[in-house]
Amino acid sequence: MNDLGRLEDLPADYVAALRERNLVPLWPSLRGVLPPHIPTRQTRPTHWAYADIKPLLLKAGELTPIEKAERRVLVLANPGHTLEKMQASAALYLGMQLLLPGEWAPSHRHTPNAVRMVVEGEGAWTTVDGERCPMSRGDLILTPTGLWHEHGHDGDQPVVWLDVLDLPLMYYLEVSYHLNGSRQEVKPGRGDRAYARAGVVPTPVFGRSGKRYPMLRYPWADARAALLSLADDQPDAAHVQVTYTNPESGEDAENVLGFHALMLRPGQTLTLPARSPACVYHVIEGGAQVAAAGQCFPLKEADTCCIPGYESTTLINASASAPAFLFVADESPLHRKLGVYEVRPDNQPVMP
Ligand code: 1HN
Repeated sequence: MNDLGRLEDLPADYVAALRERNLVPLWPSLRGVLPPHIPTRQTRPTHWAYADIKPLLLKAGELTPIEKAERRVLVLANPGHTLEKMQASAALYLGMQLLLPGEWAPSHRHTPNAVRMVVEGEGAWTTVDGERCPMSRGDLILTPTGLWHEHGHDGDQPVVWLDVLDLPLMYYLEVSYHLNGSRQEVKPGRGDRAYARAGVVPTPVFGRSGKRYPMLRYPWADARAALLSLADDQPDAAHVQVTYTNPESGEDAENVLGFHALMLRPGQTLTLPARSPACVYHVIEGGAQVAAAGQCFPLKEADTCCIPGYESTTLINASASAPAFLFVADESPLHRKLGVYEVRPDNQPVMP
């Protein structure tokens, strides 16, 4: 790869004349924005331990009333993007949210897509588009773009969940904004009951629901059972993973980010090829080592880590007796839609 001319090679008065007119020469920066073979990634492999987060989040509960915070969240920020940017990767935002008994986080809606993965505590609920979704550990609840959502808590212990949003992308696109609303009226009907079994969907006389998001809550009990059943059915399969999908269309549950649950068998080592999307791993049950890009994170229950795209990743379940269950969030729907989704079995570029 031949070197291109540098900015310093140009006469200073010429560069100044360009800059005065909002002009910039491309060639000194061309390799920077279009590097050979592999993209430059700001995203660094980063591990956030729940044992570190929990006491600081409970402290936030003492320091800041919900009325002052609206959403009481500690953001899991990737230092590679600088902490101020509040990004886990180019498109992913992660936050741990605390709701205390009796608190209410008021109704709003916004352009970024969100999901919540419940980490601990019982008795909280999220109302999404009039559907009241109970929150239990491991449940995945969608709050897609434009849908009203609010959180409440009738239990007696703190509830914590992981928020995953495409906020960095929406902000970068200059399309991120919100609207406030009043308390929602809860309507009858629950997607997780109507779509209770894969392969059969409700067909009232005139056909499908016509809803873009027919299912908003994915109970952990069902995803877990699906993984155990899949592992049992395919004892030789290394990759025991399910994807959260729209039960009517079969497409990804949301437009931008992809959500999956993955099971590691006892003692299993699973090596995943390098793929273009950045990826987040969060432990729902058990433990796992996540090794990528020269780093190895020992993830305990409720820990979270982020791995940049284009890095082969090895997942290890060191337990000889218990399976490990991970929640996985990635940028794959976005990459597929943009036509840049790439798998590199041999770590070689295979530009689609
Ligand atoms: C949001 O609406 C929630 O509704 C949580 O719980 C975190 C982070 C950025 C923007 C909107 C919520 C958020 C958020």
